[in-house]
Amino acid sequence: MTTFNNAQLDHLPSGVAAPAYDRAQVRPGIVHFGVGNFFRAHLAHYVDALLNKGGHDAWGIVGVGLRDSASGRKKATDFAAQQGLYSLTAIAPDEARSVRAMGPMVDYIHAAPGAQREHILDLLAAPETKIVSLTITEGGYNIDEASGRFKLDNPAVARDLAHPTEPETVFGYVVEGLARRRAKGLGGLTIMSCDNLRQNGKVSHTAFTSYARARDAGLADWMESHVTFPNAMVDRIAPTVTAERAAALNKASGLEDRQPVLTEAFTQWVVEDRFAAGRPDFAAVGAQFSDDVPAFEHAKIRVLNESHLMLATAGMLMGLTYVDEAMRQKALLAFVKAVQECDVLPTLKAPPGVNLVDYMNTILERFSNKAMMDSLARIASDATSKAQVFWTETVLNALAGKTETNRVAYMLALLLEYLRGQRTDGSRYELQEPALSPEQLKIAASDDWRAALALPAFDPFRSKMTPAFEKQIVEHRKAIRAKGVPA
Ligand code: CS2
Repeated sequence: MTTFNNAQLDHLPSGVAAPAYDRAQVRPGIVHFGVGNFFRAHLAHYVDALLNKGGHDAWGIVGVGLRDSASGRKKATDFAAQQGLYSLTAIAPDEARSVRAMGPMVDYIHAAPGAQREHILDLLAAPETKIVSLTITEGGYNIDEASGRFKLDNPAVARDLAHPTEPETVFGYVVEGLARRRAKGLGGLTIMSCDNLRQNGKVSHTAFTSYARARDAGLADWMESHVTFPNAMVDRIAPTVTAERAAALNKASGLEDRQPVLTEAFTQWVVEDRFAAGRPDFAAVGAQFSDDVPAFEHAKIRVLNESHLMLATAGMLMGLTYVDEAMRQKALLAFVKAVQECDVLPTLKAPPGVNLVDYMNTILERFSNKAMMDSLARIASDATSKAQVFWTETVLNALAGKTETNRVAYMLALLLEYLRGQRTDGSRYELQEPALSPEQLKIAASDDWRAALALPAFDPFRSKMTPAFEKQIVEHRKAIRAKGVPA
Protein backbone atom coordinates (compact mmCIF):
# COMPACT_ATOMS: atom_id res chain seq x y z
CA MET A 1 0.00 0.00 0.00
CA THR A 2 1.23 3.52 -0.68
CA THR A 3 1.93 6.10 1.96
CA PHE A 4 -1.00 8.36 2.74
CA ASN A 5 -1.00 11.36 0.39
CA ASN A 6 -3.18 13.91 -1.43
CA ALA A 7 -3.92 11.58 -4.33
CA GLN A 8 -5.85 9.31 -1.96
CA LEU A 9 -8.19 12.02 -0.65
CA ASP A 10 -10.97 11.34 -3.13
CA HIS A 11 -11.05 7.59 -2.49
CA LEU A 12 -10.37 7.17 1.21
CA PRO A 13 -11.26 3.94 3.01
CA SER A 14 -14.82 3.98 4.28
CA GLY A 15 -14.95 5.41 7.78
CA VAL A 16 -12.25 8.02 7.11
CA ALA A 17 -13.68 11.52 6.64
CA ALA A 18 -12.05 13.58 3.91
CA PRO A 19 -11.47 17.35 4.05
CA ALA A 20 -14.44 19.18 2.55
CA TYR A 21 -11.99 21.77 1.16
CA ASP A 22 -9.52 21.75 -1.69
CA ARG A 23 -6.09 21.69 -0.03
CA ALA A 24 -4.55 23.30 -3.10
CA GLN A 25 -6.57 26.46 -2.39
CA VAL A 26 -5.51 26.76 1.25
CA ARG A 27 -2.90 29.47 1.91
CA PRO A 28 -0.84 29.84 5.08
CA GLY A 29 -2.05 32.39 7.65
CA ILE A 30 -0.67 30.64 10.74
CA VAL A 31 2.93 29.61 11.41
CA HIS A 32 3.10 26.98 14.13
CA PHE A 33 6.20 26.01 16.11
CA GLY A 34 6.23 22.51 17.68
CA VAL A 35 4.26 20.03 15.60
CA GLY A 36 3.62 17.38 18.26
CA ASN A 37 0.59 15.17 18.80
CA PHE A 38 -1.16 17.69 21.00
CA PHE A 39 -1.05 20.46 18.36
CA ARG A 40 -2.21 18.04 15.68
CA ALA A 41 -5.17 17.00 17.85
CA HIS A 42 -6.03 20.49 19.10
CA LEU A 43 -5.31 23.72 17.17
CA ALA A 44 -5.10 21.81 13.87
CA HIS A 45 -8.50 20.30 14.65
CA TYR A 46 -10.09 23.76 15.05
CA VAL A 47 -8.48 25.02 11.84
CA ASP A 48 -9.54 21.90 9.95
CA ALA A 49 -13.12 22.44 11.15
CA LEU A 50 -13.00 26.07 9.93
CA LEU A 51 -11.68 25.03 6.53
CA ASN A 52 -14.49 22.48 6.31
CA LYS A 53 -17.02 25.27 6.79
CA GLY A 54 -15.65 27.03 3.73
CA GLY A 55 -14.56 30.64 3.32
CA HIS A 56 -11.42 30.28 5.46
CA ASP A 57 -8.78 29.41 2.88
CA ALA A 58 -6.42 32.12 4.16
CA TRP A 59 -5.97 30.32 7.52
CA GLY A 60 -3.88 27.29 6.60
CA ILE A 61 -0.98 26.32 8.83
CA VAL A 62 2.71 25.95 8.13
CA GLY A 63 4.30 23.73 10.78
CA VAL A 64 7.87 24.38 11.86
CA GLY A 65 10.09 21.96 13.75
CA LEU A 66 13.32 23.30 15.23
CA ARG A 67 14.51 20.15 16.97
CA ASP A 68 17.38 18.35 15.31
CA SER A 69 16.53 14.94 16.76
CA ALA A 70 15.89 11.56 15.14
CA SER A 71 12.15 12.02 15.64
CA GLY A 72 12.37 15.57 14.23
CA ARG A 73 14.08 14.27 11.09
CA LYS A 74 11.57 11.43 10.75
CA LYS A 75 8.71 13.91 10.97
CA ALA A 76 10.29 15.96 8.17
CA THR A 77 10.62 12.94 5.87
CA ASP A 78 7.16 11.65 6.72
CA PHE A 79 5.37 14.95 6.22
CA ALA A 80 7.24 15.54 2.97
CA ALA A 81 6.00 12.14 1.72
CA GLN A 82 2.46 12.85 2.96
CA GLN A 83 2.29 16.53 1.95
CA GLY A 84 1.51 17.46 5.56
CA LEU A 85 -1.46 15.08 5.72
CA TYR A 86 -2.13 12.84 8.70
CA SER A 87 -5.06 11.00 10.22
CA LEU A 88 -6.67 11.98 13.50
CA THR A 89 -8.57 9.25 15.34
CA ALA A 90 -10.79 10.45 18.16
CA ILE A 91 -12.30 7.91 20.55
CA ALA A 92 -14.91 8.63 23.23
CA PRO A 93 -15.17 6.81 26.58
CA ASP A 94 -18.11 4.83 25.09
CA GLU A 95 -15.75 3.74 22.28
CA ALA A 96 -17.45 5.84 19.57
CA ARG A 97 -14.67 6.48 17.06
CA SER A 98 -14.14 9.02 14.30
CA VAL A 99 -11.25 9.20 11.87
CA ARG A 100 -10.46 12.33 9.83
CA ALA A 101 -7.93 12.94 7.11
CA MET A 102 -6.42 16.20 8.36
CA GLY A 103 -5.39 18.73 5.75
CA PRO A 104 -4.86 22.08 7.52
CA MET A 105 -1.07 21.83 7.60
CA VAL A 106 -0.17 22.88 4.09
CA ASP A 107 3.57 22.70 4.65
CA TYR A 108 6.02 21.42 7.22
CA ILE A 109 9.48 22.92 7.55
CA HIS A 110 12.22 21.25 9.50
CA ALA A 111 14.82 23.80 10.44
CA ALA A 112 17.70 21.52 11.44
CA PRO A 113 20.30 24.11 12.45
CA GLY A 114 20.33 26.80 9.83
CA ALA A 115 18.76 24.88 6.95
CA GLN A 116 15.54 26.48 5.69
CA ARG A 117 16.25 29.59 7.77
CA GLU A 118 15.36 32.17 5.10
CA HIS A 119 12.26 30.22 4.15
CA ILE A 120 10.96 30.40 7.73
CA LEU A 121 11.91 34.06 8.16
CA ASP A 122 10.20 34.96 4.87
CA LEU A 123 7.03 33.33 6.11
CA LEU A 124 7.15 35.12 9.45
CA ALA A 125 7.63 38.41 7.61
CA ALA A 126 4.90 37.75 5.02
CA PRO A 127 1.87 40.07 5.12
CA GLU A 128 -0.41 36.98 4.97
CA THR A 129 0.93 35.60 8.26
CA LYS A 130 -1.41 36.75 11.03
CA ILE A 131 -0.75 34.31 13.87
CA VAL A 132 2.36 32.59 15.19
CA SER A 133 1.21 29.72 17.39
CA LEU A 134 3.28 27.66 19.79
CA THR A 135 3.36 24.27 21.45
CA ILE A 136 6.95 24.32 22.64
CA THR A 137 6.28 22.56 26.02
CA GLU A 138 6.03 23.99 29.52
CA GLY A 139 9.81 24.21 29.88
CA GLY A 140 10.29 25.68 26.40
CA TYR A 141 9.71 29.29 27.42
CA ASN A 142 13.10 29.51 29.10
CA ILE A 143 11.79 31.24 32.22
CA ASP A 144 13.59 31.11 35.55
CA GLU A 145 10.94 29.75 37.98
CA ALA A 146 12.25 31.64 41.00
CA SER A 147 12.46 35.12 39.47
CA GLY A 148 9.94 34.75 36.64
CA ARG A 149 12.54 36.22 34.27
CA PHE A 150 13.57 35.09 30.79
CA LYS A 151 17.01 33.48 30.99
CA LEU A 152 19.20 35.60 28.71
CA ASP A 153 22.25 33.57 29.69
CA ASN A 154 20.86 30.36 28.21
CA PRO A 155 23.64 29.44 25.71
CA ALA A 156 21.27 29.01 22.75
CA VAL A 157 19.62 32.37 23.49
CA ALA A 158 22.98 34.09 23.97
CA ARG A 159 24.09 32.61 20.65
CA ASP A 160 21.02 34.01 18.87
CA LEU A 161 21.51 37.42 20.48
CA ALA A 162 25.05 37.45 19.10
CA HIS A 163 23.80 36.49 15.60
CA PRO A 164 20.26 37.94 15.52
CA THR A 165 19.75 37.60 11.77
CA GLU A 166 20.78 33.92 11.81
CA PRO A 167 18.55 32.55 14.55
CA GLU A 168 18.22 28.99 15.81
CA THR A 169 15.82 29.31 18.76
CA VAL A 170 12.11 30.02 18.52
CA PHE A 171 12.74 33.40 20.20
CA GLY A 172 15.42 34.28 17.68
CA TYR A 173 13.25 33.26 14.73
CA VAL A 174 10.08 35.02 15.75
CA VAL A 175 11.80 38.24 16.80
CA GLU A 176 13.90 38.38 13.60
CA GLY A 177 10.68 37.80 11.66
CA LEU A 178 9.09 40.70 13.52
CA ALA A 179 12.14 42.91 12.89
CA ARG A 180 11.70 42.26 9.16
CA ARG A 181 7.98 43.07 9.33
CA ARG A 182 8.79 46.33 11.06
CA ALA A 183 11.49 47.19 8.51
CA LYS A 184 9.05 46.52 5.66
CA GLY A 185 6.42 48.73 7.30
CA LEU A 186 4.10 45.76 7.81
CA GLY A 187 1.85 45.32 10.81
CA GLY A 188 2.43 43.02 13.74
CA LEU A 189 0.77 39.71 14.51
CA THR A 190 -0.49 37.53 17.33
CA ILE A 191 1.82 35.20 19.25
CA MET A 192 -0.51 32.55 20.56
CA SER A 193 0.69 29.95 23.05
CA CYS A 194 -1.18 26.63 23.14
CA ASP A 195 0.96 25.22 25.94
CA ASN A 196 -0.41 23.97 29.22
CA LEU A 197 0.91 26.60 31.59
CA ARG A 198 -0.74 29.23 33.67
CA GLN A 199 -1.05 32.59 31.92
CA ASN A 200 0.60 31.21 28.82
CA GLY A 201 0.07 34.53 27.03
CA LYS A 202 1.74 36.46 29.79
CA VAL A 203 4.64 34.01 29.88
CA SER A 204 5.04 34.31 26.08
CA HIS A 205 4.99 38.08 26.37
CA THR A 206 7.79 37.94 28.96
CA ALA A 207 9.85 35.53 26.87
CA PHE A 208 9.60 37.17 23.44
CA THR A 209 9.77 40.80 24.54
CA SER A 210 12.68 40.13 26.93
CA TYR A 211 14.60 38.57 24.08
CA ALA A 212 13.70 41.48 21.79
CA ARG A 213 14.65 44.07 24.42
CA ALA A 214 18.07 42.48 24.85
CA ARG A 215 18.48 42.71 21.09
CA ASP A 216 17.03 46.15 20.28
CA ALA A 217 14.91 48.27 22.64
CA GLY A 218 13.19 50.01 19.70
CA LEU A 219 12.02 46.66 18.37
CA ALA A 220 10.74 45.65 21.80
CA ASP A 221 8.77 48.92 22.00
CA TRP A 222 7.33 48.30 18.54
CA MET A 223 6.25 44.82 19.67
CA GLU A 224 4.44 46.29 22.67
CA SER A 225 2.13 48.14 20.31
CA HIS A 226 1.97 45.70 17.37
CA VAL A 227 2.00 42.19 18.84
CA THR A 228 -0.56 40.58 21.15
CA PHE A 229 -0.21 37.51 23.36
CA PRO A 230 -3.64 36.11 24.24
CA ASN A 231 -3.87 33.78 27.23
CA ALA A 232 -5.50 30.44 26.52
CA MET A 233 -6.62 27.31 28.31
CA VAL A 234 -6.12 24.24 26.16
CA ASP A 235 -7.38 20.75 26.91
CA ARG A 236 -7.35 17.50 24.96
CA ILE A 237 -5.59 14.29 25.87
CA ALA A 238 -3.22 13.11 23.14
CA PRO A 239 -1.29 10.03 24.22
CA THR A 240 2.09 8.98 22.92
CA VAL A 241 1.74 7.00 19.67
CA THR A 242 4.24 4.15 19.76
CA ALA A 243 5.08 2.15 16.62
CA GLU A 244 2.67 -0.61 17.74
CA ARG A 245 -0.04 1.94 18.38
CA ALA A 246 0.52 3.51 14.95
CA ALA A 247 0.19 0.08 13.34
CA ALA A 248 -3.08 -0.56 15.21
CA LEU A 249 -4.45 2.85 14.18
CA ASN A 250 -3.56 2.16 10.54
CA LYS A 251 -5.08 -1.29 10.69
CA ALA A 252 -8.33 0.25 11.93
CA SER A 253 -8.36 3.15 9.44
CA GLY A 254 -7.08 1.29 6.39
CA LEU A 255 -4.50 4.03 5.74
CA GLU A 256 -0.73 3.77 5.53
CA ASP A 257 -0.13 6.83 7.69
CA ARG A 258 3.41 7.36 9.02
CA GLN A 259 2.21 9.98 11.51
CA PRO A 260 -1.22 8.99 12.84
CA VAL A 261 -2.54 10.86 15.89
CA LEU A 262 -4.86 9.47 18.54
CA THR A 263 -6.98 11.60 20.82
CA GLU A 264 -10.15 11.65 22.88
CA ALA A 265 -13.49 12.97 21.62
CA PHE A 266 -13.41 15.77 24.22
CA THR A 267 -11.69 19.04 23.37
CA GLN A 268 -11.70 22.47 24.94
CA TRP A 269 -10.06 25.79 24.07
CA VAL A 270 -10.80 28.99 25.95
CA VAL A 271 -8.91 31.97 24.61
CA GLU A 272 -8.76 35.74 25.06
CA ASP A 273 -10.00 37.68 22.08
CA ARG A 274 -6.84 39.72 21.56
CA PHE A 275 -5.61 39.16 18.01
CA ALA A 276 -3.40 41.92 16.61
CA ALA A 277 -3.86 41.01 12.95
CA GLY A 278 -7.34 39.51 12.95
CA ARG A 279 -8.48 35.94 13.44
CA PRO A 280 -10.91 33.49 11.92
CA ASP A 281 -14.18 32.74 13.69
CA PHE A 282 -12.77 30.10 16.04
CA ALA A 283 -15.98 30.31 18.11
CA ALA A 284 -17.93 28.92 15.16
CA VAL A 285 -16.04 25.65 15.56
CA GLY A 286 -16.26 25.26 19.31
CA ALA A 287 -13.59 27.51 20.81
CA GLN A 288 -14.73 29.88 23.53
CA PHE A 289 -13.63 33.51 23.80
CA SER A 290 -13.41 34.72 27.39
CA ASP A 291 -12.02 37.57 29.46
CA ASP A 292 -11.58 35.17 32.35
CA VAL A 293 -9.13 32.65 30.93
CA PRO A 294 -7.12 32.43 34.20
CA ALA A 295 -10.19 30.98 35.97
CA PHE A 296 -10.46 28.24 33.32
CA GLU A 297 -6.71 27.54 33.40
CA HIS A 298 -6.75 27.38 37.13
CA ALA A 299 -9.62 24.90 37.27
CA LYS A 300 -8.07 22.73 34.58
CA ILE A 301 -4.67 22.57 36.22
CA ARG A 302 -6.03 21.85 39.69
CA VAL A 303 -8.69 19.34 38.69
CA LEU A 304 -7.28 17.60 35.63
CA ASN A 305 -3.51 17.88 35.84
CA GLU A 306 -3.37 17.66 39.63
CA SER A 307 -5.34 14.37 39.60
CA HIS A 308 -3.44 13.07 36.60
CA LEU A 309 -0.14 13.44 38.46
CA MET A 310 -1.52 11.68 41.54
CA LEU A 311 -2.67 8.74 39.40
CA ALA A 312 0.67 8.68 37.61
CA THR A 313 2.97 8.69 40.64
CA ALA A 314 0.80 6.18 42.54
CA GLY A 315 0.21 4.01 39.47
CA MET A 316 3.92 3.86 38.61
CA LEU A 317 4.72 2.71 42.16
CA MET A 318 2.06 0.03 41.86
CA GLY A 319 3.53 -1.28 38.59
CA LEU A 320 0.62 -0.17 36.39
CA THR A 321 1.07 1.11 32.83
CA TYR A 322 -1.98 3.14 31.76
CA VAL A 323 -4.14 5.87 33.27
CA ASP A 324 -7.38 3.91 32.84
CA GLU A 325 -5.81 0.99 34.73
CA ALA A 326 -4.99 3.31 37.61
CA MET A 327 -8.59 4.56 37.52
CA ARG A 328 -9.79 1.00 38.06
CA GLN A 329 -7.91 0.72 41.38
CA LYS A 330 -10.72 1.43 43.85
CA ALA A 331 -8.52 2.74 46.66
CA LEU A 332 -6.62 5.02 44.34
CA LEU A 333 -9.73 6.45 42.73
CA ALA A 334 -11.25 7.03 46.18
CA PHE A 335 -8.12 8.90 47.21
CA VAL A 336 -8.07 11.11 44.12
CA LYS A 337 -11.75 11.92 44.62
CA ALA A 338 -11.23 12.70 48.29
CA VAL A 339 -8.44 15.16 47.44
CA GLN A 340 -10.65 16.79 44.83
CA GLU A 341 -13.74 16.98 47.02
CA CYS A 342 -12.07 18.02 50.28
CA ASP A 343 -8.91 19.84 49.27
CA VAL A 344 -9.38 21.21 45.76
CA LEU A 345 -12.98 22.05 44.83
CA PRO A 346 -13.85 23.93 48.06
CA THR A 347 -10.88 26.25 47.48
CA LEU A 348 -11.44 26.78 43.76
CA LYS A 349 -13.37 29.56 42.05
CA ALA A 350 -15.66 28.09 39.39
CA PRO A 351 -15.04 29.56 35.92
CA PRO A 352 -18.08 31.31 34.40
CA GLY A 353 -20.76 28.76 33.47
CA VAL A 354 -18.91 25.79 34.99
CA ASN A 355 -20.23 23.47 37.72
CA LEU A 356 -17.07 22.16 39.39
CA VAL A 357 -18.49 18.79 40.43
CA ASP A 358 -19.70 18.07 36.87
CA TYR A 359 -16.36 19.30 35.59
CA MET A 360 -14.48 16.85 37.85
CA ASN A 361 -16.77 13.96 36.92
CA THR A 362 -16.25 14.57 33.21
CA ILE A 363 -12.50 14.56 33.73
CA LEU A 364 -12.61 11.30 35.68
CA GLU A 365 -14.72 9.77 32.92
CA ARG A 366 -12.14 10.95 30.35
CA PHE A 367 -9.36 9.33 32.39
CA SER A 368 -11.25 6.02 32.29
CA ASN A 369 -11.20 5.95 28.50
CA LYS A 370 -9.53 2.61 27.77
CA ALA A 371 -8.90 3.36 24.12
CA MET A 372 -6.44 6.15 25.00
CA MET A 373 -3.88 3.73 26.48
CA ASP A 374 -2.35 6.91 27.89
CA SER A 375 0.82 5.89 29.68
CA LEU A 376 1.40 6.80 33.29
CA ALA A 377 5.05 7.31 32.39
CA ARG A 378 4.05 10.16 30.02
CA ILE A 379 2.10 11.90 32.77
CA ALA A 380 4.73 11.27 35.44
CA SER A 381 7.59 12.54 33.28
CA ASP A 382 9.08 15.76 34.67
CA ALA A 383 7.06 15.26 37.86
CA THR A 384 9.42 17.70 39.59
CA SER A 385 8.27 20.62 37.41
CA LYS A 386 4.67 19.45 37.13
CA ALA A 387 4.16 19.11 40.89
CA GLN A 388 5.32 22.71 41.34
CA VAL A 389 2.77 23.96 38.82
CA PHE A 390 -0.10 21.56 39.59
CA TRP A 391 0.10 20.88 43.34
CA THR A 392 1.56 23.94 45.06
CA GLU A 393 -1.71 25.68 45.74
CA THR A 394 -3.27 22.61 47.33
CA VAL A 395 -0.21 22.21 49.54
CA LEU A 396 -0.22 25.88 50.54
CA ASN A 397 -3.91 25.75 51.45
CA ALA A 398 -3.28 22.79 53.73
CA LEU A 399 -0.27 24.45 55.34
CA ALA A 400 -2.33 27.60 55.91
CA GLY A 401 -4.94 25.53 57.77
CA LYS A 402 -7.66 25.97 55.13
CA THR A 403 -7.79 22.21 54.54
CA GLU A 404 -6.38 19.15 56.29
CA THR A 405 -2.73 18.24 55.82
CA ASN A 406 -3.08 14.46 55.85
CA ARG A 407 -4.02 13.76 52.21
CA VAL A 408 -1.62 16.40 50.95
CA ALA A 409 1.23 14.85 52.92
CA TYR A 410 0.33 11.54 51.28
CA MET A 411 0.50 13.11 47.80
CA LEU A 412 3.98 14.41 48.55
CA ALA A 413 4.98 11.03 49.93
CA LEU A 414 3.84 9.46 46.64
CA LEU A 415 5.91 11.98 44.71
CA LEU A 416 9.06 11.31 46.75
CA GLU A 417 8.60 7.56 46.53
CA TYR A 418 8.08 7.91 42.77
CA LEU A 419 11.31 9.88 42.45
CA ARG A 420 13.27 6.94 43.89
CA GLY A 421 12.70 5.19 40.56
CA GLN A 422 11.51 2.01 42.27
CA ARG A 423 8.13 0.27 42.43
CA THR A 424 6.82 -1.02 45.73
CA ASP A 425 7.73 -4.55 44.59
CA GLY A 426 11.38 -3.45 44.35
CA SER A 427 11.65 -3.43 40.54
CA ARG A 428 12.97 -0.28 38.88
CA TYR A 429 11.75 2.10 36.14
CA GLU A 430 13.46 4.82 34.13
CA LEU A 431 12.91 8.36 35.47
CA GLN A 432 12.46 11.32 33.11
CA GLU A 433 13.36 14.25 35.37
CA PRO A 434 15.09 16.95 33.32
CA ALA A 435 14.73 19.41 36.22
CA LEU A 436 16.89 17.29 38.56
CA SER A 437 20.69 17.42 38.57
CA PRO A 438 22.66 14.15 38.90
CA GLU A 439 23.30 15.15 42.52
CA GLN A 440 19.56 15.61 43.17
CA LEU A 441 18.75 12.32 41.46
CA LYS A 442 21.10 10.63 43.92
CA ILE A 443 19.31 12.25 46.85
CA ALA A 444 15.97 11.19 45.41
CA ALA A 445 17.13 7.57 45.14
CA SER A 446 18.61 7.49 48.67
CA ASP A 447 16.78 6.69 51.88
CA ASP A 448 17.66 9.99 53.48
CA TRP A 449 14.16 11.22 54.40
CA ARG A 450 15.35 14.65 55.46
CA ALA A 451 17.56 15.32 52.43
CA ALA A 452 14.65 14.45 50.12
CA LEU A 453 12.73 17.45 51.47
CA ALA A 454 15.38 19.67 49.86
CA LEU A 455 14.39 18.52 46.35
CA PRO A 456 13.11 21.32 44.08
CA ALA A 457 9.50 20.05 44.02
CA PHE A 458 9.29 21.45 47.56
CA ASP A 459 10.78 24.85 46.71
CA PRO A 460 7.50 26.78 46.40
CA PHE A 461 6.31 25.90 49.92
CA ARG A 462 9.39 24.75 51.84
CA SER A 463 9.49 27.82 54.04
CA LYS A 464 5.93 27.10 55.22
CA MET A 465 6.49 23.44 56.15
CA THR A 466 6.20 22.52 59.83
CA PRO A 467 8.00 19.64 61.61
CA ALA A 468 4.63 17.94 62.08
CA PHE A 469 3.93 18.07 58.34
CA GLU A 470 7.39 16.73 57.55
CA LYS A 471 6.79 13.89 59.98
CA GLN A 472 3.47 13.09 58.28
CA ILE A 473 5.23 12.81 54.91
CA VAL A 474 7.89 10.48 56.30
CA GLU A 475 5.31 8.29 58.07
CA HIS A 476 3.34 7.97 54.81
CA ARG A 477 6.49 7.03 52.92
CA LYS A 478 7.25 4.31 55.44
CA ALA A 479 3.68 3.02 55.20
CA ILE A 480 3.76 2.95 51.39
CA ARG A 481 6.88 0.81 51.51
CA ALA A 482 5.63 -1.48 54.25
CA LYS A 483 2.07 -1.96 53.06
CA GLY A 484 1.93 -0.78 49.44
CA VAL A 485 0.05 2.16 47.91
CA PRO A 486 -3.57 0.93 48.16
CA ALA A 487 -3.32 0.22 51.89
C1 CS2 B 1 -0.84 15.61 31.38
C2 CS2 B 1 -1.27 16.49 30.24
O1 CS2 B 1 1.44 15.61 30.82
C3 CS2 B 1 0.63 15.82 31.71
O2 CS2 B 1 0.95 16.18 32.82
O3 CS2 B 1 -1.59 15.85 32.52
O4 CS2 B 1 -0.49 16.29 29.11
C4 CS2 B 1 -2.76 16.30 29.90
O5 CS2 B 1 -2.95 15.12 29.17
C5 CS2 B 1 -3.25 17.48 29.14
O6 CS2 B 1 -3.04 18.64 29.89
C6 CS2 B 1 -4.73 17.34 28.78
O7 CS2 B 1 -5.18 18.52 28.21
